[in-house]
Amino acid sequence: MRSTDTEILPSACPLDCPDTCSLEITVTDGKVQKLEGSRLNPLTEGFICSKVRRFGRHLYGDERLRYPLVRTGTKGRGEFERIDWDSALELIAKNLRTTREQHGGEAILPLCYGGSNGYLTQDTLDARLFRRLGASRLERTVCAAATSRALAGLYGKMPGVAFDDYRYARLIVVWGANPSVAGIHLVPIIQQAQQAGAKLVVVDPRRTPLAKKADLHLAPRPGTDLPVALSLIRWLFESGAADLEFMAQHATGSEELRTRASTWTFERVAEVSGVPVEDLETFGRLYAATTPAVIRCGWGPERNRNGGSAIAAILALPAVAGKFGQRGGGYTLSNSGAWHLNSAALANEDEPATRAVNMNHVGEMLLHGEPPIHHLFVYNANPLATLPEQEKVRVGLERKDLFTVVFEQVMTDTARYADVVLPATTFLEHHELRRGYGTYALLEGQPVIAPVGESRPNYQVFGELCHRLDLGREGEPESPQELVASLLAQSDRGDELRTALDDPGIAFPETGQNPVQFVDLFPGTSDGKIHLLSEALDREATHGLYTYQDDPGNQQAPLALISPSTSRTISSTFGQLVRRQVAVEMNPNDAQARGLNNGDSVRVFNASGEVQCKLQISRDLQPGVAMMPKGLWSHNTLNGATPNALAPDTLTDLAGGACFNDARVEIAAL
Ligand SMILES: Nc1nc2c(c(=O)[nH]1)N[C@H]1C(S)=C(S)[C@@H](COP(=O)(O)OP(=O)(O)OC[C@H]3O[C@@H](n4cnc5c(=O)[nH]c(N)nc54)[C@H](O)[C@@H]3O)O[C@H]1N2
Ligand SMILES: Nc1nc2c(c(=O)[nH]1)N[C@H]1C(S)=C(S)[C@@H](COP(=O)(O)OP(=O)(O)OC[C@H]3O[C@@H](n4cnc5c(=O)[nH]c(N)nc54)[C@H](O)[C@@H]3O)O[C@H]1N2
Ligand code: SF4
Ligand SMILES: [Mo]
Repeated sequence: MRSTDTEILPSACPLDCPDTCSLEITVTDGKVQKLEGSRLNPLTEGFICSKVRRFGRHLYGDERLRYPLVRTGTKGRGEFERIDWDSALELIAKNLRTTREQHGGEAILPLCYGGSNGYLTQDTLDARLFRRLGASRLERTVCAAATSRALAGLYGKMPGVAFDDYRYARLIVVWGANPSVAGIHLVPIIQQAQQAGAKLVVVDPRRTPLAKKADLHLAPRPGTDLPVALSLIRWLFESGAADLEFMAQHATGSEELRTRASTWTFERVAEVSGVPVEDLETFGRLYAATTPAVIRCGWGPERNRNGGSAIAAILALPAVAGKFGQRGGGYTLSNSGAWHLNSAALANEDEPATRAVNMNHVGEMLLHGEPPIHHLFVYNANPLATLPEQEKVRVGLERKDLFTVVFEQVMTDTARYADVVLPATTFLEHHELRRGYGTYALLEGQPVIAPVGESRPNYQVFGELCHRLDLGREGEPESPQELVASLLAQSDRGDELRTALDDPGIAFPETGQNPVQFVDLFPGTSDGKIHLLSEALDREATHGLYTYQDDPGNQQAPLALISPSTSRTISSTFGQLVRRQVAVEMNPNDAQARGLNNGDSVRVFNASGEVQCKLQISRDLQPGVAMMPKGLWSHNTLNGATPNALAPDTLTDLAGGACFNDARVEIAAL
């Protein structure tokens, strides 16, 4: 009998998820057999999500890209033939060179998002290549733009309460987050806190799994979190529950905030948001009376016209109510500010600034950009599945005078439109450094297997392109080890981090314990204070900070279509494995008013596009709200269009963020 060689190797999940699980990979004869959670990252506690447990199907499945491909048929059909790496890279280098010569560098657009959240796969050698080419720059606004701006404006990115410390909270508010799918390790901690007597409040237009277990569920109409939060702020001031002493010491702008909140009575907010006056009042009283109280703010409230101000108002609550300074009290949004490592710095940015392209406007730019885009290089992203105004993106990708490269792990909807497809390695085949944006952990992953087929890591491919185009410079970090060393060298704790990554294999921020806000963590603003009415944000916000903009719906398109995350994909990642048809969900009253029944084939439509799919009636949605998940692929609907075909490319009041949940639609029988 042949003997097998089995090893269990450590790794870390780099997917766009707050948790950053530590993993154990079972490899037999060079093939991955099993992925499991390890206990190295205490948050992982040995369990991981089912998506990553089944990663083998992504790694070795039929849709996995194994070789470079060149287009042979019409764009979009996915007709390709295999070519060798040298020819593929030469073709791309030649097109980059001639595009720059004939149309200028800005005719090149690198299109990349968070496909892999690792430090090495984004903003390293890719940034070096595109900056030195003088390419257009992409503003990565499709997620977390408004939240980041609000967090920076009020708190200078002060990191938040560690998930682990939720067990000390007496009140947990989950506001526009759905950890049951989008960060699962928080859920058992919340349950534990509840068993110990903590109260749970959920603010979400949907009855999420946690909303079903909450003491209070507020279901505002999508896009109305701003008035809801302002009415709580007003009530805290008026009822004497505001912590004036804390604000005098640690904040600026409290009087101005109070003034701007003053017109938002519970009655007015009830009308705008649909949340009953009694529930607003109950929430206010509970929040004022309970300490420690923590707010887990998610990304749901940012994806609409009021997103920036809404997040600012939600984050202002713990300051107004004096909830900081205790373990288990304060807020959590993104904790990425805990790590002072910046991969973009490795690009040695010394090129003059070039045109910025807002990611939400890529469809528009492909069709009408001036100067036009002639070379589109897509990596770490699946724009046809994830950007708004999908039909514009699709028609743009069909342009005959556009040369498109898609550097991918699997044959995505976008890759089918490419002129050249390059096969990318996954985190099990390349070197990666990953910090959590929820968990406080930094983890390094080494390749555990050889690349599948001829796939290559991003750092290798962009390094080679730099050399082919004579854009490399002597002595710059280039290998993954050099890139990691340069990154760690940016921190004053660089040596300490390196030692910890070697043994035990995980590094944590400064303090031995999880840091506490206003004990270990303070605002990173210029004066170290909370800017409750940040002048910079006030200047930037479309109508001034904390100004509510009305619902974009109208008679033709009255229903708010939200597209939250599901447990089956991470954005669109793994969508090749979800073959089934996906339904639009709506409230029974709305269905009845339209004469629709469960299981009907329907069209969901507005002026931007139309999705044909099945209908599922759900009591978890409020009247006036419909739901279809984000990240769908063309095979998930009857006509190949997904909710992104209905999402507008309008922008949030701060930071030019995406307004996916401002999609307003009508639904009718097909
Ligand atoms: N399984 C899985 N995990 C993921 C992802 C995934 O796709 N799948 N995506 C990852 C990424 S990219 C991100 S950004 C995070 C997102 O993490 P979360 O923010 O936790 O998740 P979302 O699904 O974006 O939205 C959370 C909730 O917001 C609600 N919501 C929608 N509109 C509004 C609104 O106007 N107000 C309020 N209060 N709530 C609203 C939705 O109903 C949803 O329940 O998760 C990450 N983790
Ligand atoms: N309708 C709607 N759409 C949305 C949202 C919404 O709420 N509603 N939210 C959005 C959010 S939160 C986000 S974050 C964006 C995400 O938008 P995208 O970044 O486009 O998201 P993904 O679908 O994860 O696509 C990432 C792709 O990168 C590939 N990839 C992974 N690792 C590597 C690598 O190392 N090298 C290379 N070359 N490729 C790699 C993966 O295979 C995957 O296909 O989508 C947004 N889209
Ligand atoms: S996607 Fe999130 S929950 Fe799943 S393994 Fe990765 S970090 Fe863990
Ligand atoms: Mo995201």
